Parts: sequence; structure tokens; C-alpha cells
Amino acid sequence: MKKSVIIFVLAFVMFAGIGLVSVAQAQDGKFVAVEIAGTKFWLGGGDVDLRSGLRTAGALIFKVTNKLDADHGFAIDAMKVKQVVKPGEEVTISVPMGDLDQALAVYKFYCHLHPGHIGGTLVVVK
Ligand SMILES: [Cu+2]
Repeated sequence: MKKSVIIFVLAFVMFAGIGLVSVAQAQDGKFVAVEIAGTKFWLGGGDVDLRSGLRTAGALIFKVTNKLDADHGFAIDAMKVKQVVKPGEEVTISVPMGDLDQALAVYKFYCHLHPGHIGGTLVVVK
């Protein structure tokens, strides 16, 4: 490859990387419903650091995507979240800070439509 082509490719990769970072900052959590070896999971969660100046003020923003071919529920009781997500749909859920159960740091997310659908936890650092 010519040197100019390599520089162009590197510049493109850098800009694409910056784009991904700014998209990631626009939300506090990303969740995807998938099926692995016959078991359905909500993948996602992790940490939300409320002390970070990069996050959206006043609310938590979650991007929730259902990659499966049936309706699935996305619920976080301690954040008053209960949403049905249609097949192939991506929804943005905004949770006002006032809806968080302040006594908790670890929040369970799960599918309220299927008991066998495995969820996970989200840690909120206050
Ligand atoms: Cu489900």
C-alpha cells in the first residue's frame, strides 16, 4: 500500500473512533436482547458514574434493542421502568433521577414477559 493510502485509512479509523465515543457518551446504558444456545439474555448493564461531567443531566438515558423475533420486556423496578420492546426495535428510555430508588446502588434489569429470560445488573455510582 502507498504511504498516502495508509495515512488516509488511519485518519478514517481515528474519526470513526471519535464518532463512536461521542455516541457512547449520549447514553448511560445500552441493552440488547439476544439468544445464545437457546437461552434468551438481556446483555448490557455495567456502571453509570453520576459524578462524570460527560453524562446527561437530570435523567438516565438507556438504549434498549430487541434483536429477537418476539416481543420482550425490559424492566427495572427500582427505576420505575417497564417497557415492551418489539422485534427489531430500538427504544430510548429516559429515567428521571427522581425515579431512582436512592437506597440502592445495584439495579436489576430483567424481562417481565418471560421468567426464563436472563437479565443482569446496573451499578450506579453516586
Ligand atoms: Cu423476554
